[in-house]
Amino acid sequence: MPRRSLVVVANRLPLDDNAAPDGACEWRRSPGGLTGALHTILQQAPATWVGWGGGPGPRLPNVGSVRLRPVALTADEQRGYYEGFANSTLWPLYHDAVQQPVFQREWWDTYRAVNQRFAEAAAEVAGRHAAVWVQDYHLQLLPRMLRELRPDLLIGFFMHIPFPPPELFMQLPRRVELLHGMLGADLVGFQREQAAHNLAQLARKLLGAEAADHAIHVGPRTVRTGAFPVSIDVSEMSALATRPDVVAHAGQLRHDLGESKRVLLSVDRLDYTKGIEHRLTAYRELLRDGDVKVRDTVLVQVAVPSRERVESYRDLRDRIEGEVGRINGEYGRVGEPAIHYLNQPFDRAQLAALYRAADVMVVTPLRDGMNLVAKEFVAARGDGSGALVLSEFAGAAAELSTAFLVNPHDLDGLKQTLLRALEADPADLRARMGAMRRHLAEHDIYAWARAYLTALDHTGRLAQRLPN
Ligand code: ADQ
Repeated sequence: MPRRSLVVVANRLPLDDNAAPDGACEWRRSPGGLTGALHTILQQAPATWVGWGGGPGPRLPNVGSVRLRPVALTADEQRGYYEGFANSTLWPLYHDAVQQPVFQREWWDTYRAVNQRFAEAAAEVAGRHAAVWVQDYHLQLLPRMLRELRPDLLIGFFMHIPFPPPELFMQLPRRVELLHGMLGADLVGFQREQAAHNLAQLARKLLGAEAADHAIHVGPRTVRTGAFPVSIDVSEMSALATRPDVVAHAGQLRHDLGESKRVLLSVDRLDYTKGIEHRLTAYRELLRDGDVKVRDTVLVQVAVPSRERVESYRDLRDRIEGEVGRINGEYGRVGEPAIHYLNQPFDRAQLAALYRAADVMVVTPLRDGMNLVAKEFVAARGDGSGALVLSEFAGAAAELSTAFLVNPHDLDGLKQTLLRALEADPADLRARMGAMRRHLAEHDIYAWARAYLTALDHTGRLAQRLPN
């Protein structure tokens, strides 16, 4: 493992009470998630985390031994950088443009200025020859800015969301700068191999660079790239799911939902990439055709509020709530809704109880970098029961290949897959779940962080020709 001091730079600081003003629930959640994963590693060397503290000014305790370096953002900067360029331009474009990306020139200026501020903060706190690990699409310009300020640093960049093929990326008005920004890193990590391939194609096309899937030559430098699929704290979720209070809560949920009913569950951030509308349409048609009946089957849809200051997210919420209301109005009975819709955040124990209580977990994003919910469900099913219906377009599908894989755009296919999962033989389900659990046991979030940081350290040794 690397012995250099480490600086993590992410949009948000890893604070428990760090709820975004728009209710965003992202991978930065603490404890667990990235914070948990890095915790052990961060103990081994001096470590600092640079990020937005959630408000306009500094506040701030440290988290364990990790120093926090807050970056302040004004309300205008939050609009232009976070809600604007990051979440209304890059987010939809990188997710196959399932929602039309918006290009506004003033957002770009703010995005660049905020990236520069984060780069300056990282340059200020990083020790000599430190490793700096930059996270995600909010900070895509930062690696190059940081290299200009501090050429001695070892710089890593990890993209948590998909990285699109050239046809989509080419739409970006500032595409060359964005590409140069990322390529300021020594190692660019993605969730899937396809993304590394897309980056190499773009580097050839836009920069005329000599590029293969795992090495891109930019002037005198070689940028390494590769897939490092992110994961969860598997043992934390497994332990939580067997805690007596969680087991009791799961039993109570089953009782409240109707003891004899089959329970389908979906847990998503309320985001148009998650395919919630497609799923509701499929479920409505199953009810309409009599393939599913409210007296023996129920869907629980958890949709945590997200990015509510962005108009398209408010519109989506209205559409989803309208559709849930229509379905319940048409097919529900007194005391027996077709769908339980919960637009609330839950703590980890409540989520674990929900995962335990479900028969079929339905994870059907239209595009998703990874999707941690699918992995959390698998980790929570210690007895090997339960079915996972999983979109082919989630990064997790590359690893959880024994799930019931589905194309969520294919409505008939989605309906048939839901029925197959509902009616599957328990022995088949156990075999499928067993294979997924074995994979996860080896590929938890600690393995992810170790693999990435070891690869980053290795690129540093290659560049400096240091012995291993
Ligand atoms: P997200 O798009 O936020 O993450 P996901 O990977 O599913 O998506 O993670 C969501 C997290 O929020 C999960 O840990 C889940 O348990 C939690 N969550 C969901 N609903 C909740 C609720 N009601 N209350 C509390 N917590 C809830 C981005 C990318 C993903 C990628 C991750 C990590 O879009 O593709 O997997 O980063 O890299």
